[in-house]
Amino acid sequence: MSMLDFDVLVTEQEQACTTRQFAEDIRAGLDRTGQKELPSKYFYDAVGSALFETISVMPEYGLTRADERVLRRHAGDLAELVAAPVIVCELGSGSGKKTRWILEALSRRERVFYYPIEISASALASCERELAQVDGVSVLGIESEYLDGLSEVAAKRKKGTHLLVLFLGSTIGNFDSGADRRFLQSVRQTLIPGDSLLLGADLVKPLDQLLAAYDDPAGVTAAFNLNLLARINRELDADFNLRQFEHVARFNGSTSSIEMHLRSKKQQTVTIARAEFMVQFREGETIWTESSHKYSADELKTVAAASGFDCKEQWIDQDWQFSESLFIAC
Ligand code: AVI
Repeated sequence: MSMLDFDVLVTEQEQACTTRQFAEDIRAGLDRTGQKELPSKYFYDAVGSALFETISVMPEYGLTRADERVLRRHAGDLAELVAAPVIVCELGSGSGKKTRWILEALSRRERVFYYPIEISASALASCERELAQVDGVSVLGIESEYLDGLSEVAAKRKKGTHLLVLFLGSTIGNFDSGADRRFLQSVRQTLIPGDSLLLGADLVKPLDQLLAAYDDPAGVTAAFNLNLLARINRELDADFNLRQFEHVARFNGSTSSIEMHLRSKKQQTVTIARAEFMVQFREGETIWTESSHKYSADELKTVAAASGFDCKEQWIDQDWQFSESLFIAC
């Protein structure tokens, strides 16, 4: 077997394994007796990622622009507060566009080693391309889950080097309730006192602003949500009729979260062949596909304190209530 054949075989095996896991997760979420659910991580296939990129430039969705504004404005302040020498590790870098300002500011003091961690090989490649051009920055991408990648970077660090972990874009808000704290605790366990975490998080804001952001009139967010069913059709040989489901975005005040659902317009049965499963929907029944928690600035400090971090600084965008918090491991 040539090396090339072996690579193809490994890729096919990996694909079979991810398809099996996908089928298991979809079946588990739709087989529930109460609220049906699908994990939001499955939004991001090639179509979903492109739709998310479009959402991020929609006038109603100010989150991504606010994140970028705060980082651009305060990258210099951040560089003054983070201990040197530092290596930077980003959890879920995406294309790496907004990280540029931070790396430029840090590289004014010393050469910076930047480790983006991504499960998407294509996003990682474009991040490496984009940021390798910044003077004084060495980029080494790691294709893995966040915590595995972070442990890998932490194991490589030289004595006396600080670690700055970036977790931007309010991805923390998409964790299930309580999982944000557990995740930050796991991050803390890989760090040593004095290391830093820069956490981007969307804040509570007026209801009409939130609802418009998650149910834009052009229907891009609706397409993003419905693409999850289209992906199940494509990859698991299912027969969801997308026209018989509609996008719903609503605010749950008791959890301070925007919830996205897909509502069945009629009673129907769907077959998901590769999951060997049939699922029935009542008219009006929903599949819960995503929660996007909206924090208060103080709540972030409380969550961080419960996870072993002190809050050193918090920068807030006033136009779109979005915070960038600098936490130090204690
Ligand atoms: C990725 N994440 C922070 C987005 C959010 O706002 O919760 C995902 C998203 N869902 C709908 N629009 C955007």
